[in-house]
Amino acid sequence: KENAIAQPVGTTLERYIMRKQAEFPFATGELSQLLRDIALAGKIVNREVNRAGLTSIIGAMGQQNVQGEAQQKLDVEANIRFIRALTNGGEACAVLSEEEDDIIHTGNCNGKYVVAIDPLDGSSNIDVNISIGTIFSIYRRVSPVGEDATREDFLQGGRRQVAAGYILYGSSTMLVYTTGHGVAGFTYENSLGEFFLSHPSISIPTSGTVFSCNEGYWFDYPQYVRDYLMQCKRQGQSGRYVGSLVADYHRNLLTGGIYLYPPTSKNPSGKLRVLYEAFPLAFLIEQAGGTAESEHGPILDIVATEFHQRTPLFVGSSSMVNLLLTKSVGAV
Ligand code: AHM
Ligand code: MG
Repeated sequence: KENAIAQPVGTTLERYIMRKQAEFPFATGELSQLLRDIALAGKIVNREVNRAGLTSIIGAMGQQNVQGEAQQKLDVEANIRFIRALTNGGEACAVLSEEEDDIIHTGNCNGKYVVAIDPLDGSSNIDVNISIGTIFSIYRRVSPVGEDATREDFLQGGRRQVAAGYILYGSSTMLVYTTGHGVAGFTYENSLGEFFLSHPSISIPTSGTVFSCNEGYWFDYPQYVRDYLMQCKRQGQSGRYVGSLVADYHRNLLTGGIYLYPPTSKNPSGKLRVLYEAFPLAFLIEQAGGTAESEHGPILDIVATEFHQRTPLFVGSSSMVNLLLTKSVGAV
């Protein structure tokens, strides 16, 4: 795990990435470049998110932005920005996005990595000025370098992720990521246009007092989930649900808590997607000392066969997730 004391004050993401790369003498720097590309796109999306309320006003003056491009819905815009950054960066040979049915080949056949991404998660919150996020997951390709990426590159399994993270566009914008050596968080300084290391070593408390789920589905939840939630309530815990996965997850990561998206009759496999929501957040939470499970075991052990496959998700502080699982024994 990262050492909080060893990091000088004012470490930019750029410097941090360079320093981390130097710790691995055989690293080629390609993964580092990929992370820079994602951060760059994140800055651009951050700018768009910040001025979202103005878009219709500015758009009314010709429906074009400064580059002469037609105004897009923000989630479509974010999709374009990330794919463009990953294409221009050259390290990713293909991208899987929540916004597109199939793999997007970037044309970088020599790129060693593939990226699964939810460019702007929490779309129902975009128009009402509530925190939203980007979630990403990176694999080293298994297909031969020099050829097109394949399905197998994306369906390797969550434990094969080499990096994962999210960007939270909140009261401040943060980038949080792991490369499998702990979790670090960076806060964006708008006027300087830089992410600064603000959370050098994030670990989630083993327990917490927050449960996050959509209680509107109460009567649709499995009985064991209701039993668990009843226990939370009897203990006086707080219910907190932004309805943006990244925001709910981030709060619970820092303060301790559990996020639940159980199966419902409308969504018997849950709502959240394995490859670009559950896997990256599960990788991060395990690196932070927490737990991510579905009803059928650890999230990272899911064998995904479809790009947009869904899963129930219970993620957060270990003791809370484990207590929920004890209630599911025999019920699933
Ligand atoms: P989206 O990918 O279509 O934006 O949906 C994902 C979002 C999550 O951010 C959030 O936690 C969840 O859906 C909320 O769903 P619900 O409105 O069913 O509670
Ligand atoms: Mg999503």
